[in-house]
Formats: sequence, structure tokens, C-alpha cells
Amino acid sequence: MITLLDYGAGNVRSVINAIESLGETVKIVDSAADILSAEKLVFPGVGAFGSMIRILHEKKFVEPLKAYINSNRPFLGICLGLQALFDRSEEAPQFSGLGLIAGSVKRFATDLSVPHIGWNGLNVKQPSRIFAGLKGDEKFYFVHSYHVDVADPSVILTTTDYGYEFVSSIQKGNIIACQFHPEKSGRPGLLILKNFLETAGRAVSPVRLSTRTTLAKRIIACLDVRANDQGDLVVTKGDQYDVRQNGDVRNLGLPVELARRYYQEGADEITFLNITGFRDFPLEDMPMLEVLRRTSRNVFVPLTIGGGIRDYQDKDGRQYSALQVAAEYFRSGADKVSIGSDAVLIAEAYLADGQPSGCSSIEEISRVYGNQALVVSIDPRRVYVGSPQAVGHQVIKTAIAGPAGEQYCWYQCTIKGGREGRELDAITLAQVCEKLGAGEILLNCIDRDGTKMGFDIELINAVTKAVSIPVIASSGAGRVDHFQEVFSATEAEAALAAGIFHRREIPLEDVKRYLADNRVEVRR
Ligand code: 1PR
Repeated sequence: MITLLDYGAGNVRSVINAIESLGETVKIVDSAADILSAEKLVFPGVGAFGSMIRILHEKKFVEPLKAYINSNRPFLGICLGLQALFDRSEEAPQFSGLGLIAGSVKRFATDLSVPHIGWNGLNVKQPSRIFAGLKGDEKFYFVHSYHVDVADPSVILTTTDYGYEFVSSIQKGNIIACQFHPEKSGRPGLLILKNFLETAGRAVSPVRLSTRTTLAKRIIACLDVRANDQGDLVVTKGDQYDVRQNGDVRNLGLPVELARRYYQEGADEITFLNITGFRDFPLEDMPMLEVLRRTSRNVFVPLTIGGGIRDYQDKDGRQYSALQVAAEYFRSGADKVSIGSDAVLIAEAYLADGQPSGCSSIEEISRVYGNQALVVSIDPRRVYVGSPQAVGHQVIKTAIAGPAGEQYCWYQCTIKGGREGRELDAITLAQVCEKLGAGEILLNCIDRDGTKMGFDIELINAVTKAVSIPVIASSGAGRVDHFQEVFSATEAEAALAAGIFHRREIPLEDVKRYLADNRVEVRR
């Protein structure tokens, strides 16, 4: 029996699913007594450092947790569950950490995008039983803006490179804690969990010891989901956002089955977009929550869900906040939520008022769950203009001239699945959303969607240069070299595609092989 400390702040379902997939049963901590009587305790910290420590105090879990760890019984901390063990964190200096490992938690000080999101490797510094069966060159999933700074080097188990070398896991007796997410790291992640659970294992070192690790470029499979005219939830795909063919919604498969296929084929992440979420209230749309629950049972890479995340009043006049909608998604197995239409309206209000409201969905969700859990999905359309001064938006010079020979364009934000254009450009939207707390940008492009013409490199360059959070390039992938182009010509950290994968035109493995052959770091 494994005891799991859930303080109610995010996706612990994935950890439960991963442990259960290894044949173990999980008991969730209800009271301090459950911590004190645990035999093996897993603490998957999610959210933000300050809210985690506050809730641990409110629930009176701090002293039992210290007593458990001081007793040297098996403990596995994940992500914030590692950071919690330290004295303090720059993320919330007003709160003390548990003070069980000497040192503090610092924000990444690098020119690279922060959060550090994606698959990176481990430099193993000492043998451990959790490495049994690992070769040493595997990659694991990280998503964090802060890392631990250890006072006593003897506890360092692994380091990872991101701008500089930081400590990515520690071990002190039976206390093991890692910054990466084993439950989201596919087969090698499950192996680490299994090794932790089998406490009798011998300490070993992997065969291949790396001295420097590299963050991989991510390949994301995207599933646009909606109900078809018969009321079944299907994966569909648009051409420039038009998902109907001969009047019917295109049906390219079932969401849970397709997600599982992409996991097995090596997708680094899976994104579900509930594309009619702007119409329906997602908490009434239980099938979508069920899709997440079922997918997260056997898909052990990160899952993002978007569509309909905003404040809402149901037909009985009951109010729901975007935070409640997001919470339901996290509880059902999502690791990140993605906001589309609402982000545009929030940015417009911010620009009109000259200051944040403090209570927008972006601010509230990132405050509670951390900005790494919040993606903003942008649906821009190219608008040609004759000169940079023609409009009051951020205009770029383009090599692809417009119908009347125009040399300039701006990227107009849209809402409601591209149906409504707004007086806001995509670059400004990305900048405002970063300021308000978004941790990542999913950059679609209506002009390229479904065309297989390749990614809009000009758009992606304009946005990646304007923000310091990771950007996912999306829309237009048609050939393997389009992925190579986007990673060599832009600073995008991930590339997302849909149609070519759904129609089995290009296997995911071919994309990764081509990238690896062309010296782009990928996870294989
Ligand atoms: O506005 O917060 O409710 O979120 C709705 C979400 O649904 C947004 O993220 C929006 O991008 C998405 N969406 C709405 N309508 C459509 C549509 O297609 N009619 N899909 C839609 C957006 C675009 C991509 C697509 C890539 C790759 N899908 O995600 O997967 O363009 O396609 P390709 O590789 O085939 O070119 P809200």
C-alpha cells in the first residue's frame, strides 16, 4: 500500500494512475494520522510553493510530514514535493519550507525560456536503487521555473543542464525527491517509480553516464474534439478551422484511442482542444472530463486540455469561475489547461485599463496552479497592410507578399474558434498574457491550419522574440522537413501537428528520426 499526500492543488491522478499501473494500491492521506502510519509515502507537489505550504499548515500536515521523513521511512517527493523539503523558496519568501534538507529554492537565472518545460536528461552523481534498469541516456519530463540549491552536495543524486547545471534529484537515506515527473516520463519514469516502490533494490549506476544534458524539442499531437451531428464525441480536423466536409463534421477517430496510439508512437505531449467549448459549458460536458480520466489511466506523458475555460453562468443562474472549470480538468488528469478566447478578452481589458484586474482566469489559475500549468492558445489570422503605420498594431515585414503586393502584415487575434476577429494582434496578446501569468504559448495560425504548407515561420519568430516563455509552433505541418525548418529557423520549443498524424500520412517516429538525423535533439 502506497500512501499519497494530496493537498488538493492539481493533477495527482496521474501519479495515482502510474502507481496503480505498477500493480500497487494507493491510499490518499485524509488526516495527519495517515501520514504517521504510512509505510511508503509519495508527495507529488503541484501548484505554487506559497499555496502548498499554506495548505500543509492549514491541514496540520507539516509536523507529521517532518516526523515521517525524520524516521527515514521511504519517501518520494516529486517537483514541489522536492522543493518543499528545503528551507525557503524565492517563489514565496514569506513562507518557510519544511527545512529538512539544507538549502533554498531559486528561480532559474538564464536567458533561456522559463519555465523549463520538456524532456531533459540526468547526470547521475551517485548510485541509487531507483536507477535499476536505466541505461542512462533516457529523458524525463520537467516543468518548473524554480530549482533547488543544495547546501550539502552529498545529497545530490542527479543534475540536469538548462542554461547551467542544477540539481534535479536528491537522496538522503530512504528520502528520494526529484524535480522531474516520473509519472509523466513514459517508460523510464515508470521504471523509476517501480524501483522506488521495490524498497529492497540494490544501489546501481546506469551504464552510460552523461556529463551534460540537453532539453529535447517536443513533438505534440493535437486532438481537436467536438460532438458530431449524431452527438458522439469525435476527433475532428479543420481546414483553416472549417471542420465540416460535405456538411458533416469530419470524424478522424475516438479521442481516448487516438491519444493512446500517439503515446505509444512517442508523442512527447498530447493536447485536447474542446473546440466548441466557447459555446457549451464544459462542466456539463462530462464526456470531455471522462476522456481525460480514461486517457490518463494509461498515457504517461503530459496532457493539456483547452476549450471553454472561462467564468460561466449556467442555465439555472449558478456562477462558476474559470478556476473551478480548470480545477475539474486538473482533477480529471490534465497537467496543463489552455485558454483561448478568454485570454483575448482579458488582454483587451488589461490594455484598456492599463493594469491587471487581479482576478482574470489567467491570473487566478496561475496563482493557484503555477504558471507552468497555464497555456494560452492563440488563433491568429494574417492581415496585410501597405505600411507599418497603417494600423496601430505590431506589424511585421513579410517575405510572402499580399494579394495587392503588400509587404507588411499583422496577425489578428480571433475568438470563438476563428469566427470573430478582434482589434488585437497576436504579439501583443502573447506579451500581455506572459505578464499576467501564462507559462506557455500555443501559437496556431488559421491561414496555415490543415494546409500542409509548413509552419508560419514569420509569425513564430515574431512571437518567440517578444516573450520569454516557451512557444509551441502549430498549424501547417505537412512534411518531416517542416519540423526541422521550424526548429532551425525559430526559437520554438515544441511543434504541434494534427492532420498528418490523424490520417497516418507521417508517423511520429519518422518526424523524430528525421530531426535526430538533422541534429535536432529529440526524445526517442
Ligand atoms: O476559446 O478557450 O474555448 O478554446 C477553444 C480552443 O479550440 C482554442 O485553443 C482554439 O485554438 C481551438 N479551436 C477552436 N475552433 C477550432 C477549429 O479548428 N474550428 N481548433 C479550434 C484549433 C488548431 C490547432 C490544430 C493545428 C494543427 N485547432 O490546434 O490542431 O492547427 O493542425 P494541422 O497540423 O492539421 O495543420 P476557447
